[in-house]
Amino acid sequence: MSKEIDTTIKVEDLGTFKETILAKYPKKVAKKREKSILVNDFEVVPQIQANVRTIPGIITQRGCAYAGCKGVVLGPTRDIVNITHGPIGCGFYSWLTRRNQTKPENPDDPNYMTYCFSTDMQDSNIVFGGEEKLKQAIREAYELFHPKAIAVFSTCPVGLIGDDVHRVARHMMEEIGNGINIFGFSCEGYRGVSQSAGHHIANNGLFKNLIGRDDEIRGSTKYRVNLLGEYNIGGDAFELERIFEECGINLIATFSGNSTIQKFENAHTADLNMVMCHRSINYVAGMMETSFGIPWIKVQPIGAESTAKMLRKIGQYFGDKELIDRIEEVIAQEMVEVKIAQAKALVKTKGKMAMLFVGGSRAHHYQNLFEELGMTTLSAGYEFGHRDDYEGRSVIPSIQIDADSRNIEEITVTKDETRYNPRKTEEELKVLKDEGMEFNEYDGLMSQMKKGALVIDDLSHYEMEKLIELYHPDVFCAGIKEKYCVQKMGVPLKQLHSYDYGGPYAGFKGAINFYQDIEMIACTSIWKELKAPWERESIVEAQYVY
Ligand code: CFM
Repeated sequence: MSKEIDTTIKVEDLGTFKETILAKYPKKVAKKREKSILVNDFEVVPQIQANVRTIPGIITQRGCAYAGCKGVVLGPTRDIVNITHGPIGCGFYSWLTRRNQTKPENPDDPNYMTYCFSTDMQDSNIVFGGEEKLKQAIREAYELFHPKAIAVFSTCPVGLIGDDVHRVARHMMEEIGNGINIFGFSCEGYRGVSQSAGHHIANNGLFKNLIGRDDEIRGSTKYRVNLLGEYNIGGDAFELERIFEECGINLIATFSGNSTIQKFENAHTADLNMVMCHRSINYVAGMMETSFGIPWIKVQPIGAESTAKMLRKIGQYFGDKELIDRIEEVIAQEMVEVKIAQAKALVKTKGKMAMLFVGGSRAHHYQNLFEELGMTTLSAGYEFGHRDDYEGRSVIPSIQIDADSRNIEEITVTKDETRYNPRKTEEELKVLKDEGMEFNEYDGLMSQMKKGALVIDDLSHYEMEKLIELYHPDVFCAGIKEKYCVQKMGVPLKQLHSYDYGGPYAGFKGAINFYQDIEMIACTSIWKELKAPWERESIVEAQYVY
C-alpha cells in the first residue's frame, strides 16, 4: 500500500495549516511552536521538537510528573498501598480515573486500588512540615491492611517545603519491621515538563526497590516473557493474558496492568522483555538488559495484524517449532471472527479520516486499527513523547539533555554479579537480526505515517480547533479534556486514554470491539444535527401547538 496521502481526500495541502496557525501567534510563540509542527516524510524523517516546556498560557493536553509516576506506572498494581503525600485533590483526581482494571486471583487477595490513600496535607503541614503526618499515615495504613509494601508519592508542595519522603520510608520500614517494603518517589508534579518525567522516576524506583527480589522460578521454564508498558486500561491486559495463555506463552510480569508486587520482584526470571508503551517504560527494559541480560523487543498488540506480528516475533525468538505452530493455530482461529467484524465495519469506515492526539504511544499504535478500518490518519502527535518516539531510537544520541531532563535522577546500572545471564549468545542474536528481528529498537510514529500527514507535538487547544475547522476529520481521538469541545464542533471524539466506557481494544477481541465502536460513532448522521435550525436556515418558521 502506498503511504502517500490518498488524493481523493479533500485536503489540498496540510502544510497550509502550519502557516495559518503560526500567523496568529505572537512572534516568540510562533518561533517556538514552528519546530513542533511538521509535514511528515517517512523516508527522510524530519526532526521534531518534543519533550520541551509548554509555553505558559497555552492550553496543553499534558499532565504532571506525579500523574506519570503514581497514576500511570505504579497505579495499576493492586497490592501496594500507594499513599499520596500532599493535598487531597492530587490523590482524589488520580484515583482510578484512568480505568486501569485488576482481577485478584482469589476473592480474599488484597486489592487496594479501590482505596484512595492520602496524607491530606493542610496549611499547618505546609508551614511546619508534613513528615510526622506521613509517618502517621503509614502506621495507620499498616495497621489496617498489613500490606507487603507501601509506596509514597510526592506532590508539588512536598518538594517545595522539603519533606524527605525517602528518609521517612526508611524510618518506617525499621519501625514496622515484619519484612515490609516501604519506598518513596520524588515525583513532585513540577519535576519535569510532563508526566514523562514521572515515568522515568517510577522506572528507577521499580528497579531499585522491587525488580529482582524474588529468584524463585514459578511455572513452566519455557517461553517466559514480560510485557512492559501495558496498563490494563479497559481490560486490555485481560485480553492479552488470554492470548498468551492460548499460545502457551508464560507471562511472568506485566508492568503494570493487572500486576502484583510479587510479579515485579520475579520479573527478572523471564527470558524476553516486550515493550508495548516505549515512552513510559523503556528505561526498565534497558536496566533489565544491562543487569540481567534479558533482551527486549518493541511490540504493538493494538490492531489484529500487529497482535499476530507480536506473537510471531515471540515464536521466532524462542525458535521452537511446537510454539511456532501453536501460535499460527491461534492466529488462524482468532482471525476468523476478526475478519468478519472488519468486513462489516469497512463498508462504512473505508475512506474516512482520523486524527489522534494522545499521550506518548497510543497516537502511534491506534493508527494500526484505523488502517484496518481503511481509514487515513491525517494528523497525529503525542502530548509528551520524546524525539525517539517520533523519529525512532536511532536519534537518541543526538538528543540534547536540557535542564529539565537533568532534574530527573539517572541511576547507574551494572551487570548483576551473580544473576547476569545473557539469554541468547551473540551468534544467536545475530541470526535473529539477520532474519529481520530488531532488538532494542523502536522506529517511532513518523516512519509509519503517510507522507504529507501533519505531525504535531504537544497540540494546543487552539491548534486543535483549527485542525477541526480546516479539515473536519470523521473522528478525533484525544481525552476527556477535549471530548466535549470537539463534539460541540460536530466531530465525534473517541477517548483513547480511558476508551470512554469501552474496551478492551488490545489483541484480537479488542480489535473487534474497536471496529464496532468506531463504526458506531464515526458513521452516524447525528453529528449533522448539531447545528441549531437558526444556524442552518436564514428564516425559521414554527407553529404553536396548543
Ligand atoms: Fe504509555 Fe499509557 Fe500512553 Fe502513558 Fe498516559 Fe495511558 Fe496515554 Mo493516558 S503509559 S504513554 S502516560 S500508553 S495514561 S495507558 S492513555 S496518556 S498514550
